[in-house]
Amino acid sequence: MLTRIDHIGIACFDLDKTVEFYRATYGFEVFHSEVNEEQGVREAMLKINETSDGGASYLQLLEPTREDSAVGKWLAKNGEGVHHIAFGTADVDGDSEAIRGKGVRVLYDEPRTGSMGSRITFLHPKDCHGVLTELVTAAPPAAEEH
Ligand code: MC0
Repeated sequence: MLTRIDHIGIACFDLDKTVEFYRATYGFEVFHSEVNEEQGVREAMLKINETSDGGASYLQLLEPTREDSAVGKWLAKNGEGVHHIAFGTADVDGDSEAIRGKGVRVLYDEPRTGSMGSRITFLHPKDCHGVLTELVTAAPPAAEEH
């Protein structure tokens, strides 16, 4: 079951400048940043709020690390802006299979690694009324040290 907007992915040319815009304009701070080489992005997660399912909603700012990445290609064609929306679920495997069964193309056979150790997959935008849609299961909280 999809229980939150996990994040909105925003493509940008310069991550540092865009982070500074969101900080100076809205007061949003970087909660986490990383490079995901498989996806070809450098990203910053800005936490907006906690959600009733125990998760949270973020803005995800994305700068491509290479021109032939999904975000690099999209930026070259469209310029900066909203790139995708991501829904959070406790069960990305089950939900993606159920959605595949409804005739929507799921882009990965198995979920891949996303931000902060999450497991992610994508639905083809042409099957989702023009919206690239991601499904996310957040990583479990780190085990407490004893
Ligand atoms: C492409 N299209 C989009 C789109 N990207 N439509 C809406 N939103 C987008 N973001 C449209 C194009 O305009 C084109 O339509 C058609 O889809 C084919 O696009 P293309 O430019 O020929 O590109 P493809 O087919 O090579 O790739 C598109 C596809 C790709 C969606 C399959 O971008 C992909 O695999 N995306 C999933 C991975 C991803 O986006 N990773 C970056 C975020 P027309 O009408 O012109 O034919 S990584 C991330 O977000 C992770 C780190 C995380 O959340 O943790």
